[in-house]
Amino acid sequence: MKKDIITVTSPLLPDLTEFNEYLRNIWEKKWITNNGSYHKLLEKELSEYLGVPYICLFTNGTLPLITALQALRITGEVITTPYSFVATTHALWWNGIKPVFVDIDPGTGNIDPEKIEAAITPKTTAIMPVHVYGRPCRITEIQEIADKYGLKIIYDAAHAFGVKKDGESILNAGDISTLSFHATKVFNTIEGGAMIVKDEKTKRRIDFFKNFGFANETEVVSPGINGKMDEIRAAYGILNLKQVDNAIAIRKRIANKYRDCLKYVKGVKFWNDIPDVKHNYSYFPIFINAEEYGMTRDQLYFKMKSHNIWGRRYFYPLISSFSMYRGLPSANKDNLPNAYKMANEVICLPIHQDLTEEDVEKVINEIKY
Ligand code: T4K
Repeated sequence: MKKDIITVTSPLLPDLTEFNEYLRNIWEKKWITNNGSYHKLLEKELSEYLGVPYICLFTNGTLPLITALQALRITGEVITTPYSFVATTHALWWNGIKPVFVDIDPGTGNIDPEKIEAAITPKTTAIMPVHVYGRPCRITEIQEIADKYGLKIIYDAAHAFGVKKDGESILNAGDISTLSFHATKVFNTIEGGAMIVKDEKTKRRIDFFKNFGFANETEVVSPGINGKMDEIRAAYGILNLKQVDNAIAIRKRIANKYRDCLKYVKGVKFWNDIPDVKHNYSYFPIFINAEEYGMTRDQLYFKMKSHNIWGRRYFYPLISSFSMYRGLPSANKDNLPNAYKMANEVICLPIHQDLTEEDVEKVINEIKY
């Protein structure tokens, strides 16, 4: 069924013959989870590839968010963005923390640092920004605010695999960053995720946390959870890491083609690359100005869909408009004008390594005519 549909993304899959060899190895060893040798190897290879000091693998990208809040003992209120996947705010809810939504910067889709200070109260303990679509937050300004008020920063970097700014991984910003390795991400382990930490002691604590708090066979040192990645998905990740650069290069070519071909289409806006940033091209959002384009975002979205082009309206609706959060004072529409505008204008176009030239042309023509 999927063959006829041009989807927003498509999972990068390891070569099946190579994967079979890894599986055979796992079968022989009969060590299938709990910090096995592929788990250790993937952590080592990822920390080298990403340029980060310590990484802790997880079974998805939501658990490292929940665990990071526990590990840093975050309570009270946390300042965050409404323009993200719902897991960002759910992680706060699961920790009994009150989310405080701050509007976004229309130039990046990320939390606007200029609006953070006004949202700080005596109960604020942390800031949880998101590098939306892998575009870096204004990390220096956010760090200055955190330092001034003694706040922690946890970056939801689910989209930011491999992104660098001035040669440095943006995953090193703040106190902790988290990644998602879900099937829909640039780098995937089917389901999976990770936490980036700065020192060995914290890595050890997190490794206890994700294993029920066990420090050894008999000692439980924290109220941990089960967040472990198994050997099969670690092996899959090791193989995918070998081909991720090629997948990113293909995505880059597609992004440039979209930019070249859509730049004169009235009412369609998109972002260019940021100088000194190594992008991962995980998403290609376009923004529709209905008046200029002559069609609303939703009209275009459903027209595309009727022709088997499945873009996605990431991130519509805003997290702050879901029933469990909409009663919060910070969820008020007047507080979030830029986020509302972006959520109502965005379509993420198909971008992935399996698209053909013909597919890309089809998407472009659908938008142009
Ligand atoms: N923080 C942020 C900022 C996030 O974006 C996410 C996840 C998280 C935290 C949490 O991380 P995880 O706990 O999920 O690791 C997807 C993903 O499920 C989710 O991981 C992701 N963000 C979010 C932005 O998107 P959907 O609802 O769009 O997935 P779905 O199933 O509609 O897939 C989209 C398209 O991808 C399909 O039309 C076709 C393609 N696809 C998908 C799957 C699953 C395939 O070709 N094969 C597949 O197996 O949520």
